[in-house]
Amino acid sequence: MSETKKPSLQIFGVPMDLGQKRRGVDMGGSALRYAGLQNRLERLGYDVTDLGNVNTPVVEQVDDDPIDGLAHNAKSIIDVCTEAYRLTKASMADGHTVIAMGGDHSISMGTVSAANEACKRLGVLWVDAHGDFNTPFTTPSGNVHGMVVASLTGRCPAPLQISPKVVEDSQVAMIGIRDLDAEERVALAASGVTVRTMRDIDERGMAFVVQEIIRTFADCDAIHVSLDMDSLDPQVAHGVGTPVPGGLTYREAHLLMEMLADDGRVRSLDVVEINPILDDTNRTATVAVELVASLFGQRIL
Ligand SMILES: [Mn+2]
Repeated sequence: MSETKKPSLQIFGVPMDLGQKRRGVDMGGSALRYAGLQNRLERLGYDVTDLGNVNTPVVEQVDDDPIDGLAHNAKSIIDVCTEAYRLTKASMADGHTVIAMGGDHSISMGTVSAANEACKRLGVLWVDAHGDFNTPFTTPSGNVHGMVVASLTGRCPAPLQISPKVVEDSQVAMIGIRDLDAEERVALAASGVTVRTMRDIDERGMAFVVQEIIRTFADCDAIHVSLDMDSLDPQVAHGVGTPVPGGLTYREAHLLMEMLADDGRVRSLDVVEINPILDDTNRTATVAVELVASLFGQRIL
């Protein structure tokens, strides 16, 4: 990115907790605002506008069960995602780079759909402990936040989709993966999604793995980063709904962001699954703000 002409950033919140069962993840956007996300980006030289929140119902208002209890709150989630899609699409059409603050990971059905329409070919980087590759027919929990990539790649039935198929498997790469359900694991292994697990990072190092992933995006003109904060090790960021041991270290996560900043193609970002109720003095959102700063050009030297 050149020093003279930095893109303007628009940020918005989606206080959605309908995609999983632990309350509190709806406050992730508040936690990121409290941790100073806007100010941190402004200090990097960006023009930043906070668009506020997408209107989101609370679970007490929701009574929909369109897929026989296999995908809880699916219709309401898609309604919210459609609003997030419209907001992201309008913002990107005006030339802004967009940051969506979750909320649980289900919000990404909306943002990825919009990002995909804003470029010729999108690469989607899923930074997560989980694959989010269940369908309503394989999920052990019925939680939609674990079905997002399956929906985006055309594996989920209506109404659990923004459109029948948003992206090809070959457009998606995952990193940080360490916890898959049994059928999800089989489906992901058989798919065309690029998956790099914690073992890959342990064996070959983060820099090598990130270079590999960036190569899979060689024919993409834009990259969407979907950052689930449970990708980090719980010792670094434990304020998440579904913590899993053995995650990314603080420096591995920063290196990923720094290498993506050098690449220069990131036009949209989700920061999801922060649960301030389960956190300690807002540490997880603070770590997230630091990672976002690295993604948008903060350098050590
Ligand atoms: Mn996730």
